[in-house]
Amino acid sequence: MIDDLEILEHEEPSMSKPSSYTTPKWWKEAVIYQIYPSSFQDTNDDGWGDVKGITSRVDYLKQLGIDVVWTSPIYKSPQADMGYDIANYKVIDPIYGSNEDVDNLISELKKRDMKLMMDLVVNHTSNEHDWFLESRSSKTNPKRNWYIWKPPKSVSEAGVPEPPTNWAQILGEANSAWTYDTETGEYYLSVFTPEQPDLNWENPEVREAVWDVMKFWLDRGVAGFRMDVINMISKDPSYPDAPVILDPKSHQYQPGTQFFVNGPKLHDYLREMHDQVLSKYDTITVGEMPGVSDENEILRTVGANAQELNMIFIFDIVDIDKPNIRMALKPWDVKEMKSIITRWQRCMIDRDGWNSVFIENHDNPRSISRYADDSDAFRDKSAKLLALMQTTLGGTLFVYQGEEIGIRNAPTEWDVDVEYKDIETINYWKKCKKIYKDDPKQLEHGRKIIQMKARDHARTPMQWNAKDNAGFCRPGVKPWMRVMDDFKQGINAEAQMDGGDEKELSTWQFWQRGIHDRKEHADVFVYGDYQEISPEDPDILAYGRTSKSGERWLVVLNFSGKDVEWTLPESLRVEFWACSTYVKGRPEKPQKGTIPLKPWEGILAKCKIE
Ligand code: TEU
Ligand code: CA
Repeated sequence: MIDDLEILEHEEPSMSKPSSYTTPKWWKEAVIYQIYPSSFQDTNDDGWGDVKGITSRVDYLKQLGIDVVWTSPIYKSPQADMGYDIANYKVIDPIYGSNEDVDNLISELKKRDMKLMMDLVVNHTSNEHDWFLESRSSKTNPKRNWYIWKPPKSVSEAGVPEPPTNWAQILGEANSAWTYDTETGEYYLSVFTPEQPDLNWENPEVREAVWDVMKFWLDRGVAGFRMDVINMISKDPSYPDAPVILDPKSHQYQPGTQFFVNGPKLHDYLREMHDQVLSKYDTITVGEMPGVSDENEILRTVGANAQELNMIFIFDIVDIDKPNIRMALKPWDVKEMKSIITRWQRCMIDRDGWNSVFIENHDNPRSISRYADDSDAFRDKSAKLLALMQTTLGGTLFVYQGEEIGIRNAPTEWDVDVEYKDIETINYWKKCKKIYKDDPKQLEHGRKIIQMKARDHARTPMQWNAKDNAGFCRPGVKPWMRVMDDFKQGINAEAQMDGGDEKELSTWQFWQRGIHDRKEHADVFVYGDYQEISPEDPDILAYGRTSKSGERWLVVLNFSGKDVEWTLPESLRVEFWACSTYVKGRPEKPQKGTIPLKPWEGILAKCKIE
């Protein structure tokens, strides 16, 4: 029976649809903490972090204000790319523990009203996955078509085969994205490294197998997934050559990302994933989607009615140097950073989407080293500035392990050949040494890029306390990667949780405060409207946040190492300054007119609108 109410409801879509941006959801308000498991906490003296180590730190995370723990991959893996090369999706790698350890972690989290999110890496598997071993065994194997095999483009007279396209490998630009298999005389696509063959998502059996893996973990109590390069699963079926943008004298292969980033069937696959799996559970989902910046395209995934994913990671800030080329450096300024922030805050509010908030992860340098000042004088001020920014922006907040204590990039003295472990850095450094062997200036520039951008900076062991090995592993045990020496100078969790001094909060305490305030005022900081303020200012990043009921807050961030006088817009009256990165409690600042800010100072005010 149709009644009046139902008719009204059906008519609504043709009128302008109310936004659901402010509709509360647990995954919008949750604060997520990303753990890089090998570097978090070792409990069995092998110098490698483990699942029991994560479980032992659950109270720590709760105290910080974390709701969801996301672990980078802990599945069975030969670790060619630190677990982003998975050999068995249903078994935890023994180096991390067991499936039972994960069950136990989930139940310990649950007791504290927290959840576990896992990494889903299904653009590719390890070359040691059974599926791939079968696939490569012969051209007629039933799993041949689970991966992307192609004959050589040509074979020279000398019998040397040429890859099907000129695409470069992502984690080793000097090499081809295709790997030749002598047994069957064909190439397989491996866009990251030869150890990470790409799955063929065109094949419905592959998709079924992925849905099965997802259900396996969801049924075990996992709350959702961060989906690794999920926008690369659909390839351009014509496999064209990429345009030549890198100097062909030094680069035989070229970036081919445009032919597999947000490819033609991406949305079909994500819809199918939603229908087959996600719609049946109450999940949190975040897609890693590098290389896409088009709003319409992004909203197809994260729009309120998209039925694909809750949110994605947009890389415009972390890729501020150059889209799609990680090992690059370009001067950037705060105006550029501001315009990126404003663009995505507005896009999601105005067009009813949802976004994540982050500036660190395991693939990027430490944020204070990249965007602020990591010197002893300003390290902790910088860390608090970036904390204030992130805890007051709209979207779901992601904190990366060690960000809460202001860990910085590894020091310049570290020898790349000895201390750096990441396959991307190792390949990049090899390439530099080869290409620039007679050009010390260029080589030095390559080393500088590593200093600023290498993924290793995010992967040094967590600094828990002032004991040897910083509490990551027992004193005397050799950690898999060198621990930074500055844990003795207050950059450790224990010192910062107790500490700070009488006048100032420590970085950790400042994060804790920020997360707490964000939750208390979720209507403002999570769901509120966003107002851009002084977009042209060369030093100051300022914005307003306003709740539906009209409660207005103001954030002013000095992204410079100098004292700055900033003039409050006429329309704003400060009711009170709520916090500063320089003092404990409420700072004393003028309530109108010109506001003085110290180097890298951030301040927050409750306002009145006039
Ligand atoms: O990273 C995808 C990737 O290419 C990133 O380097 C991305 O371009 C960058 O973060 C944008 O700034 C994912 C994983 O996070 C990474 O650790 C893996 O190596 C890679 O996929 C392959 O699985
Ligand atoms: Ca261990």
